[in-house]
Amino acid sequence: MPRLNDEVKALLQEYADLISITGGDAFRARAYEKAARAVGGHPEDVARLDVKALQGIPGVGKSTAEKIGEYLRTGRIEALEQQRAKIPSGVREVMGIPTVGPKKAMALYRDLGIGSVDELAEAARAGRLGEVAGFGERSAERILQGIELRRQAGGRTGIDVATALAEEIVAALSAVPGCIRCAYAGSLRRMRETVGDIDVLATAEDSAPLMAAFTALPYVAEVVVSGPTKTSVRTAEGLQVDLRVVPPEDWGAALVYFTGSKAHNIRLRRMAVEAGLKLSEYGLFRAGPGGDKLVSASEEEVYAALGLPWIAPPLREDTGEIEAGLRGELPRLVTERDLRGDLHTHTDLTDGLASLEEMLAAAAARGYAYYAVTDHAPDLVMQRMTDEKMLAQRALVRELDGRYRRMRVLHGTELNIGPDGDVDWPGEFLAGFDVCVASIHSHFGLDRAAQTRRLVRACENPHVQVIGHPTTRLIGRRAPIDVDLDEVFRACARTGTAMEINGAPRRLDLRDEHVRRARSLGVRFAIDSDAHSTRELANPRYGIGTAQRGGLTPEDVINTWTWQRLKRFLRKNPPH
Ligand code: DGT
Ligand code: CA
Ligand code: CA
Ligand code: ZN
Repeated sequence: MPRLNDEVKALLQEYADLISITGGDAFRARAYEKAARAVGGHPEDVARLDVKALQGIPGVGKSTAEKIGEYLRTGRIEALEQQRAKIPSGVREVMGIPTVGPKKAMALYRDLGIGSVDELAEAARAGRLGEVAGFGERSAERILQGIELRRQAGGRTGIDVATALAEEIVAALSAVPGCIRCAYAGSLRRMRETVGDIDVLATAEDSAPLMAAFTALPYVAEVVVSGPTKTSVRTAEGLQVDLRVVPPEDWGAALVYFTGSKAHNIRLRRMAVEAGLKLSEYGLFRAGPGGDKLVSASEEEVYAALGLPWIAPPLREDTGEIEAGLRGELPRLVTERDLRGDLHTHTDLTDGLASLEEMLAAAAARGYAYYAVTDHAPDLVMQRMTDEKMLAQRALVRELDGRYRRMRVLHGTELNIGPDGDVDWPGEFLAGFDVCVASIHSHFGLDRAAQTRRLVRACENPHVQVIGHPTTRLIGRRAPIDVDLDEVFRACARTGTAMEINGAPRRLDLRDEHVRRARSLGVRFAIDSDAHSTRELANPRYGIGTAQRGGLTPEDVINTWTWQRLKRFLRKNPPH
């Protein structure tokens, strides 16, 4: 489901950027920006809406609706093309570098003639950026960091985009006559936060119909290689998808092989050799020339032949899962079905797109037993929160709570952790909330000691039960803060404060390796959506992937607990 909404969102956002970069009306630019977000978060697929219905999306006016309609009809937006033509494409790339943005990119182009990312890096290193208005002493350092982040992200695709596309491809191929089994493998099955490409595996007696159907899929822009066992294609966005078709009896061995990781496979192959076997993508064989093929129709059989229980794909990174499997100590991983609620969500009282009522209805439909509304607190000034607004929302929450028989509605907030570790409101006001998530939204550049002190103090606040998106990283866009996480994890364990695994796919924060470390120090977790729209209530599926990669069980995750048990945790009475 590469939703057209996301495509349209990106185009409208680009249009807004180009308007501001070319010195256009700031008000117009903001209007398109708002429309972009609204389309992205709209629950209905815009492909099914006409120009009139499009105007029903909040924030989408007539001219935006017409542009979307034009795109749906013709595949392009003339006004956008005209804007694009005004600016060298390199400047648009410069805009995309973290901490630069449209205005600064234009100033760099105007004042220093910087028209590419390479030129930007050169100027930053040569200390020439200070000549341009708006660039402070540390700008150059941050820009170089941003360029490095971009390089590391190097063509990798976010898990949400990849999952949507992979699910659609698997559904389409499964429907082809002769297809016996089909699934995606590779890093996507292992739930890595980004993927280099998508690997799809299928079984059939005859591969030809599958390969033909694959290359004929609507999102295929280019066929890279095509053969009877493997075909690779690329989408218009440049994402590669590999399809391998194997005989039905090889499914297990092939699925293990193409799920990886490479490191995990190497360990398995070594174990096979030690057992007098040979493991490859073609199956499990007895060693020696012409060795018989053993049955390998399922993954379970392959693992069993090596003396192992089946290992869940998110654990297959050779980070101890083989040893744990041999000892019979693999964790019972937390799954999406274990989640009983969500403790971090927003409404249109601050920067969410949907009303409280809409968010609650969507949450109830997910079958949650409890759900916390946690709109932003006043120190995030642009959200314009006031005590009155918050208390009015609380009254509404209390009223709506009675309306959902199976779901408790909690009133919470997302506090801002200030540079010293203070939060927005005094204790007596905080005591009125059912749950407080506290997050860092400013002062990302403090040094390690200061960041550590700041987060530890937030943990020590008796009213803060969850630390939101603890490292503040944005994948490929913003580096994590510099902090002694071990110190913070110890404070969490000591004070009974949960660390969030923020499920927003651009965040996934904490990340897998930090989750693993935190667990070993006795930390509990909350897997949250941080939803700003009803659609984003589905984000926890990605947070679950991160949690599984970190080896978490339901016991480790407070929002799998019953309300009775969670309620005790939220009271946070530290033992003396
Ligand atoms: P990615 O695509 O970079 O996010 O990561 P993967 O893990 O999906 O890697 P990919 O697409 O290159 O290959 C898919 C799987 O195929 C990989 O996880 C393990 C297996 N594989 C690929 N190349 C090798 C190899 O040289 N040796 C072994 N043992 N396995 C390999
Ligand atoms: Ca891959
Ligand atoms: Ca691949
Ligand atoms: Zn936040």
